[in-house]
Amino acid sequence: APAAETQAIGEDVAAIRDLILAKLKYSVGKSVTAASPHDWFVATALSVRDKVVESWLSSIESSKRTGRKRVYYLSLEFLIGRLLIDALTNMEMIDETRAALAELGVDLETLREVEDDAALGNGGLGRLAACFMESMATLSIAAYGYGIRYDHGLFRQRIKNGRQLEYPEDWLSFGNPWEFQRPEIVCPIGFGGHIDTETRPDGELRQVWHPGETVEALAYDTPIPGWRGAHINTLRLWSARAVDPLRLDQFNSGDHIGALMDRVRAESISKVLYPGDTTPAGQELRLRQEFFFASASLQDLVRRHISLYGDVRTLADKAAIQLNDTHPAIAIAELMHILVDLHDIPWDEAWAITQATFSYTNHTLLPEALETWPVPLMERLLPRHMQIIYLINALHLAKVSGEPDATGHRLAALSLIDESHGRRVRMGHLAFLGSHKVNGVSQLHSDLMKTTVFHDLESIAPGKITNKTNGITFRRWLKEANPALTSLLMEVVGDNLLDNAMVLEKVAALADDSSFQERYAAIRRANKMTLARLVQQRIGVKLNPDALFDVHIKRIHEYKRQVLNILEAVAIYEEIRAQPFRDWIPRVKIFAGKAAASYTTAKLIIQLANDVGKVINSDPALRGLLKVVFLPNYNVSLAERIIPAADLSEQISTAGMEASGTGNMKFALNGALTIGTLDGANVEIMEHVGSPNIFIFGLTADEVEAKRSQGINGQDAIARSPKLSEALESIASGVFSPDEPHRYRGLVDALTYHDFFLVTADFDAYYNAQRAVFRRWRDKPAWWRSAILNTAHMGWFSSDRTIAEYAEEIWNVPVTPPGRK
Ligand code: DL6
Repeated sequence: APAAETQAIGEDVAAIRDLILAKLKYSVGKSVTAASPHDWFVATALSVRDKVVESWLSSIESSKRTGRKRVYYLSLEFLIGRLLIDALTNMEMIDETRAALAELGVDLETLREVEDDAALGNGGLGRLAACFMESMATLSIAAYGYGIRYDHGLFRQRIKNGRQLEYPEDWLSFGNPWEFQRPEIVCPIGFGGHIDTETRPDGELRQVWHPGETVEALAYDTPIPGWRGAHINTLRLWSARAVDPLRLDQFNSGDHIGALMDRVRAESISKVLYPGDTTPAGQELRLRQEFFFASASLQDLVRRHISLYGDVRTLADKAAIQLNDTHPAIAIAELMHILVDLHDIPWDEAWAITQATFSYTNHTLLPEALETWPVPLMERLLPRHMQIIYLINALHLAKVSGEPDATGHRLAALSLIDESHGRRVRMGHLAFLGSHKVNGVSQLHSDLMKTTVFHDLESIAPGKITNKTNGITFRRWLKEANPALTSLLMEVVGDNLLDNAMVLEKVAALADDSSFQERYAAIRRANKMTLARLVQQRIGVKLNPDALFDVHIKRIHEYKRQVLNILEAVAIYEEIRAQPFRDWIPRVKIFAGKAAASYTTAKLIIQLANDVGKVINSDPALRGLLKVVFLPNYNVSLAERIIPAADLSEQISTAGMEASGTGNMKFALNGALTIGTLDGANVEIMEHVGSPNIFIFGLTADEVEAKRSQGINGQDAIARSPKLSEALESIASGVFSPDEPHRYRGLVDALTYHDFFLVTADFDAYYNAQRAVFRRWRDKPAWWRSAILNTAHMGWFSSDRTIAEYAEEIWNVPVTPPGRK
């Protein structure tokens, strides 16, 4: 670098070092000699936060000044992960901060590991919200994320004797340096009570809700920097608090615990992410969470709108509210309540404002995940909102009942109330009706929405359903997770790669270049060595970095078919033992993922993976040719380690069941080849990377439907496939569970007689696709060519592209692409 530039960098480093030292002393209250790694982490976080805050305040000012339309992203989940490296990257301070810390004898990588993940989400839906927050800031959209500040995020998973155990996660126990409590921003949230009808001064009637219980929502703000720090948005998370901290009279009369009951009840709302909802009490808590955060967010944004523009009737011109799945859908009834009951707006006008303001994203077609709430519960907890829902429904059904095809059956399908298993409110229908646009998250999923769950609603609102294929932020999933690969790619495409991901296309020209292949492969090998060390540390299994790393990481669910993968491992295990000296390819199967605490089959699948691993990994006959490992406590940080080290990405869901997937995109970007079904975004990944560079197998969504209609007995498929029947037999007979030979009998019976996820039907196709993977792996230039082409063609899957599409087609807000300062 020229002398002047070197000097400027030197000055930056010195200034950062001094700031970190000042934060350590005056904010953390520690001396250099007494500071723990966590103290250094906090001091470093606070120093970068200062820079973030400067830009944050000017972003807020500029949004106010320009009167820009704002986007409000309502999500019960934000699976953010760690923020230190993210903030340093986006503020373009990472190298200087690393150097400043080094001068102090502190390693930035150590501090990275000290930070707890903010795990305020279950999986894909929550991680998507986090990527979207980053891309909205990157594109200078004036956006707010609204959610819940859970005291305890997604549970910590431990594996004991192969079984999943759940422990509370405690991300706030050491404080959170990124957030700002806003004690002045408190919204009252009502529940229960009764409704009075009053006469307004103009003679019209008004419904007045008198809640029986009130809880307070307290705001905590986290700044979210976009790439290059040019624009910073706010993630506002609500924490629940009782109106009175305790009942003093009760306390003084000696009932010390009873005096705290109201507080415990109120605060339980923001206590944990996704409380178990198998009991009525669990369901009620979940509904309370949904209303709590929807109402607080709506009150907050309406207050902001009125203070800026003076008139709530212009809301839709200045605000777009995106519902991340149906979890916040009650916000539609809440906005109607605010407009009609509190601002005296006539019903039809209020409904027009509501529809113009809201839009809704669907993330799953799985029937069990489509939310419905029992009418009696809604009536008890939210009596006024239930009235509003009834009225929305009556007006909606009145409109369609005049149509010639308005049969009872059709009206029942269109109704907001499902009458088939007790009366329940369909939240998907409410979200659909109250929005001007409804989107799916991949082309296939959006198309299926039109023919399945929203078939009838689509027919009365043609064109309302649109597609927005998901994306991922390349700042985290390329630069932060795989800095070495990012540097190599930047040598080729230039250093605006993270401004405009489409420049990655230029890398395609080097796919056959042997020296580029070598450098690309060397980076993968180094990442595999790092992962191998982590695996050794965490579970004590030694991995060969030259083996093919075949990775299946995601939530454990039958439709994601971890079992199909395990069955292939068992089949190959048997074959290696039978023919130990064939030219086998050394391979490591890596699994990670959490099962919902109440999902017994998913937990059994975790145990199976662990049991199979235990037997295979310790069998000397295998000579290390196959290893199966299950890494506990999968989270964002672990994904950041595993993905850059993966050779093969398992995306093998039953076609039609995975709405999109986003892990699939992270792997392909980092150059893993995908083995997958034509499901979710795999279809579009294939279109972009080219079918020779992806291993597609199995039944298509249409074939799955046809097959299911003929019956889901697996016996024929098993009979036709000796490898499958042998693998099933060894699992069923206890080869992998000698301590309890019948442990997996039920699982195997289900696959044999009631194979809803069509594992047996797809087994041979999957097995053959794995052999095609082996053949490619043997031909190293061909393998690396495919890997490089995957990276080169993944630019389109940047969440910047997805967000730009939402901005243009759904929210009607302008975007400003990032660029060099
Ligand atoms: O859209 C994000 C993500 C998709 O990529 C996954 O395919 C899908 O399974 C996931 N959906 C959920 C479902 N939750 N609910 N309801 O997490 O969304």
